[in-house]
Amino acid sequence: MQATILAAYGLVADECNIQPFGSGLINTTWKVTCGNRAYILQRINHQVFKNPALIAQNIKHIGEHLNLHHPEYFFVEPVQTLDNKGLVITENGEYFRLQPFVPDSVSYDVVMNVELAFEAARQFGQFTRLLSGLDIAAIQMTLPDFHNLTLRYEQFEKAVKNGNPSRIKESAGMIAAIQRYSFITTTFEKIRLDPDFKIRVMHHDTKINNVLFNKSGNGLCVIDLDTVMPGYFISDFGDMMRTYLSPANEEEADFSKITAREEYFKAIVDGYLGELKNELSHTEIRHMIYAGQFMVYMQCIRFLTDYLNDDAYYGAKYEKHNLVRAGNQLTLLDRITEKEGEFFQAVAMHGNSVA
Ligand code: GN1
Ligand code: MG
Repeated sequence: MQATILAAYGLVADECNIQPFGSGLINTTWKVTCGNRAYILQRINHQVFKNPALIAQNIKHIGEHLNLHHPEYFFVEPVQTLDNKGLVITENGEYFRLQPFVPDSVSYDVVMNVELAFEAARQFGQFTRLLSGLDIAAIQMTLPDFHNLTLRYEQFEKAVKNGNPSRIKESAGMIAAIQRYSFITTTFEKIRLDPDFKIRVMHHDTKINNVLFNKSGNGLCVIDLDTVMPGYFISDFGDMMRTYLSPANEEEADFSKITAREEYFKAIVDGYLGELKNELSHTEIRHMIYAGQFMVYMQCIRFLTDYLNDDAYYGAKYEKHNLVRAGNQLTLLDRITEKEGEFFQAVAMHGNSVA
């Protein structure tokens, strides 16, 4: 199977070592080492990304824009096939793409210190800033409604009605808690109508392992560009809050280990605003804490919805996996909400009016 795909790029599978790579839930990733050259091979989940060609098209536009206007930016160009395509489509309709593995780069699965959090936030902020001159109309929606919380909430309500009855019963407490936080959805609906919220090119998956670092800990670039599309800053800043603030990640079943660390919040505010301070409106800056609530809440809803729908989207490694993930995110939402006051102070200390 992989042999045909690699052959499309002029590589000989027998001369390469192919190993599963990374921890993504949606696409499947391998590291392919052929002699002294290494690559990242990915199978795009076609169930999720209905039109993978749009991903290749977006990446091409972004690459061209960066090469032209910001040639100093380290952009990882996808490898083209021998017939000059950005994707390989197999006979059974699977989509693959290849990119070089950046030599001497390091990626992390855990945010081990505040410097890492700062650097990652700087990288994602820089990415949006450098693309601010790009005509947004040229960038396609690779996953329509991906961060549409209103729709996610509707899907949740549907699952509460039509999902697995015993799982619905078992989740009663969690369903009620999600309903109690429904102001987060109401606020999102206001944001969508508010001209102070700008649509920009956002990454939409800002977890730490989507940043490449050099050996001295400096950020090199952001990777995993499948979900790069028009969106709101709350998606990127919020997903950093979701994945950098707590020392325990979304898989943690011991919820007492989940906390929202203020010094990490400060680090991502500094890293992000250092790049985007002049780009974000006052109203947007006032919603920096909301951003975290928005993303954590949405992820909680998505995990619970999936649990009620028998794990159809995320799959499950054990019986109550998605219920545990949802509970984990709900706990994180509580922890962030409790820290609202301190977090506002941190934004204000950056010299921003959050009044
Ligand atoms: C999925 O596949 P991965 O791990 O990059 C999901 C994100 C979730 C994340 C939760 C396309 O991302 O939205 O935040 O799982 N991506 C998609 O771990 O659904
Ligand atoms: Mg991803």
